[in-house]
Amino acid sequence: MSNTPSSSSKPNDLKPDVCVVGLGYIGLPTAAIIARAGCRVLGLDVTQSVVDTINRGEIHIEEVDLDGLVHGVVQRGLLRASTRIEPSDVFVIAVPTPFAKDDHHSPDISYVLAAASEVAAVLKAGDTVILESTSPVGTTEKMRDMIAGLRPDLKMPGLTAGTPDVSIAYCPERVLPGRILEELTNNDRSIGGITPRCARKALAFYKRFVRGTCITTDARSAEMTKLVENAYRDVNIAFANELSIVSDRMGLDVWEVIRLANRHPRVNILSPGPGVGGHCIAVDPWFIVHGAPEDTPLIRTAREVNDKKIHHVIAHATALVEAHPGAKIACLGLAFKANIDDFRESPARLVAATLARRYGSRVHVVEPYAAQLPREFTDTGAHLIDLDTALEDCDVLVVLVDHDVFRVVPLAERSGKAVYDTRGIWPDQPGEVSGAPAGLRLAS
Ligand code: SAJ
Repeated sequence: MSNTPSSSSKPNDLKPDVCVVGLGYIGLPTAAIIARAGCRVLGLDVTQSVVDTINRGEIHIEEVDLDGLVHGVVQRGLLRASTRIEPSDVFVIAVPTPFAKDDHHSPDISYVLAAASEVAAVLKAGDTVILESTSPVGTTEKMRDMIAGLRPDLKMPGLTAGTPDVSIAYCPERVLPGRILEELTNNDRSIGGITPRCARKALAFYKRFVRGTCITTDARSAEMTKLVENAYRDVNIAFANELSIVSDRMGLDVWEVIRLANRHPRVNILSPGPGVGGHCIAVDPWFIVHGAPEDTPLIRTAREVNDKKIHHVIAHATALVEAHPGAKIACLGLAFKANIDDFRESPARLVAATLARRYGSRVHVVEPYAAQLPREFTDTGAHLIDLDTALEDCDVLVVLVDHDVFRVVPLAERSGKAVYDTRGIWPDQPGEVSGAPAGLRLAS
């Protein structure tokens, strides 16, 4: 029997119950989980190859357990993908909201509005439209206004008296890559309606597949809540990164300082690193700053501190390499955080590529989650090697990602090497050698 689901005579050839617009890191897992709950789901994406992949029961992104789930729901006829929208009862929009190209950190909501105009074309009385994309405050109302302009035949919430024909709400995701399926099911959700009635309609939908507590609010508060969650984390990481820069200047071990400070019952400092990567925490705080530039010095500064940390790490790694002329260098990790294969917007990648451009074939990169080095390493002479080879051949180790496989390297295999541990994964590494750049742990 073939593993490829047939495209005909499945229940999902019928009208879908739910249409998920955007089949990326959030949209596809969300579509699959809704389908698992028994809804007929249509996933919409602009990329034909994505649609074809999903209709074969396969996936185009890496996420724990997602392949089996998608395969199962496609095979059972509960999920199918298309480039063309169809009438449905609930529409979930999960498209990107990047920075605008022409400006300084201003949000580009054009993908949201484009998705909303597609939805408007098939919308009917009784439907619910939910925006999940991380969005600046007021986006759900803009989306409503756009739909209202395109569909004057439908009564829109908050614009006309009486019961509206459709419900519109904002419900952000808050999942961590690598734990998406688990967190989509079990995390609490904030559900913000344009009106309380809209929130109740969306709540009834999420209750079909969310086990966490679903709390209703208004759309603007839900939009702000999502931005605040990521800005809160960014500010706290900035505090840790600033401490690490200060500690380097003062010749202190920041990890020891944080470990001790965190023994206070009301102190919980996060971990310094080579900077903040990914597509959320380094982006979303700017949406708040953009909405209130005069009133957000703390949030703006935190972003700047975290960006500056990358350059601090490059400067220190360079100083260590310069102190070891001719030594082979191993950069450990390219991912934007531990134990994932996502290299986009990664400070580790930027640091390693900068060293590769400066020191060419002396630079070796260890990234167990990569099959080859990214484009910017081409022509630098840098090589991708495995961890064992790095530990045997390289004299300078620059730890950029706290992958578990690096964390467990025993001291015996690191002794005699010059180590710059930007993630604090090797607290037992012998201390600094006099004359070395401050903050570097060098083997004695
Ligand atoms: N990082 C540090 N030190 C820390 C924690 C993180 O340097 O103590 C760095 C990481 O190495 C990484 C970056 O911050 O480069 C972001 O990693 P993360 O694990 O903090 O967050 P993301 O980007 O994977 O996911 C975040 C999460 N938000 C919060 O924890 C408030 C997630 O719940 C959101 O759903 C996600 O953003 C999103 O989609 O917005």
